[in-house]
Amino acid sequence: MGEPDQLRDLPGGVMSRLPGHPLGRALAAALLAIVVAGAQAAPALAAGPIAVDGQFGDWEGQACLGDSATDDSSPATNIVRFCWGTNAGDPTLYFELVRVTPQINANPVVYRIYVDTNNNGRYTDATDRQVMVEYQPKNNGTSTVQVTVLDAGGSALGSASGDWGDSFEEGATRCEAGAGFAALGITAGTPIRFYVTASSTKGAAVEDRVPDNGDVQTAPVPILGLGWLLPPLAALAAGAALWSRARRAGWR
Ligand SMILES: [Ca+2]
Ligand SMILES: [Ca+2]
Ligand SMILES: [Ca+2]
Repeated sequence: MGEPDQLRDLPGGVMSRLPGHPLGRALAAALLAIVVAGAQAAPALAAGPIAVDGQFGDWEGQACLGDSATDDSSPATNIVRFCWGTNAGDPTLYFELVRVTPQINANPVVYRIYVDTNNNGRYTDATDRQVMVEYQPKNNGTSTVQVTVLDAGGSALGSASGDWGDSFEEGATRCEAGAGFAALGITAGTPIRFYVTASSTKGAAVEDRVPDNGDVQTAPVPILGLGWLLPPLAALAAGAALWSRARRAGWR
């Protein structure tokens, strides 16, 4: 360990104003520096919350899978990006789906997000779910997105709809949806798997799938807004314990 008094002070001379032994001051200052660094890093981590509102800036920085723009001959059902995410303190799993611009004005698409809620690699258990997203862009500046959570038997557990996609004028490629943890039968932090398919209508054949094989495995955790504070707080606790031991050992 270097000579504590040779350590650089923090802005404002915080360290030199701390009471006690130089070693204790050095420890406290180092821990304070970690907290300050955490506070400075926080804005970069804090992307705005995801809102199901037909605006898509909230998807920047979220987890996504890209997909080929040429693996489906029909642009209306050709998925090119699939994103998912959660918000702090909000038990909802959100999705964004992006497809190739359709050739025909207002071509609809039906996405089915299959959710393996007990993470066993099988999508046919009674507890497994499906989130059906029916996206219909319109040529009047709006769209209709109908989101339905279905149980394993195909019965609807809940449904909602709104102007949550691009209109035809906006390109008719993006839509977003949310499904509550309760309807999905999942809890925060529990691993699940999912994949998505695209069809031209509810009963039509699957035209595209993301990922092409297998599925996405994740544990949807609504991240605490102050979660970045946990590592510095843990360091602070460890530092305090060290300091206390140092004092007991007669360093002061
Ligand atoms: Ca949005
Ligand atoms: Ca594709
Ligand atoms: Ca399952």
